[in-house]
Amino acid sequence: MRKITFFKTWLVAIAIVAGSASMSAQLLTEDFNYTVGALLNANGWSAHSGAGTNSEAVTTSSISYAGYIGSGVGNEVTLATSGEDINKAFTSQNAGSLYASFLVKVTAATTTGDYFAHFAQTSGTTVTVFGARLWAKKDASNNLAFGISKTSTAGNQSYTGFNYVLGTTYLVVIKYNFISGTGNDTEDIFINPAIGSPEPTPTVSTTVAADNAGTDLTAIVSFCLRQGSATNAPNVIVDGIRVSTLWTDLVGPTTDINPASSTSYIYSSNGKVTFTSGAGRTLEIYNSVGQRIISTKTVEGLNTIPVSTRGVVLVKVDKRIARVIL
Ligand SMILES: [Ca+2]
Ligand SMILES: [Ca+2]
Repeated sequence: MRKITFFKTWLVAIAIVAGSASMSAQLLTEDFNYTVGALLNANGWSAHSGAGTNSEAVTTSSISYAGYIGSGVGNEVTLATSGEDINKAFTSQNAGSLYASFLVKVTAATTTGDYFAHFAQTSGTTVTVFGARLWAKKDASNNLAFGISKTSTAGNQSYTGFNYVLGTTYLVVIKYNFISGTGNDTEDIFINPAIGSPEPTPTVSTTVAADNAGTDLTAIVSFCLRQGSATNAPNVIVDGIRVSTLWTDLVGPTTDINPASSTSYIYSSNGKVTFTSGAGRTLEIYNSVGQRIISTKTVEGLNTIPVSTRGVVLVKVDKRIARVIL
């Protein structure tokens, strides 16, 4: 009887997962889980400008952000100036809103400012139509501001106040809003949104009429990192990139089915289930039809479990259960 009850419980859990899976839309995960020195253009990214000049290379992890799902996994990337620009493709989106969240530490900036991360309408080696450009600049007192724009025209940027600090790690979310009609799409920035809370009011939105009237993107298919000219561009460390159509996939409430016992996030990256745990706990992973495909014990600290199955799996660590999409 207990077995039947257990089985029914799993069927319900799987039904919930199947229902929610169709709602979830995480499109890109990049934790820079590569060897230090590895070039991003050899690890799923494509150069679309300045190929081979100051190519973006993986650097040793140094930045983190408490509670962020993309913090503390693998390494990071350090952007320089006057170098290669790169993009990473994901499934095309052309309606609703699209978010990208990532950690940003600006180590140097200019008073002119430049953009260093954005969405794009194409991927691969030819990428020329950009959206949700994220800018950074400083004032004469070295205070930092972030800006956003659809176009690159001077004066079209909507900036925050100079409320931020060089050398501090921020959780930044950029958002592109597809709006029916031409020349009217808008964009938003969120700086340090509360982890696990619903989407707040943006820190700043595009308010320059000439920018909002600029050409809309017909679709968004890639996320880009850019190294602009040395006279304008900031030096930036970036990590933990997530792209999704849902706020909750990035910084919203955990997707744990049993969050009351949570001590850390359980999530997927590059075909692996990843979480932090104490040693010796029972780890079981079930596929979408309830078959146990992995049974093992956890190790102290970061656990990275390769899973050959794709789609939705249920991850059980002791009494804690989470759904993960691989
Ligand atoms: Ca990382
Ligand atoms: Ca539009």
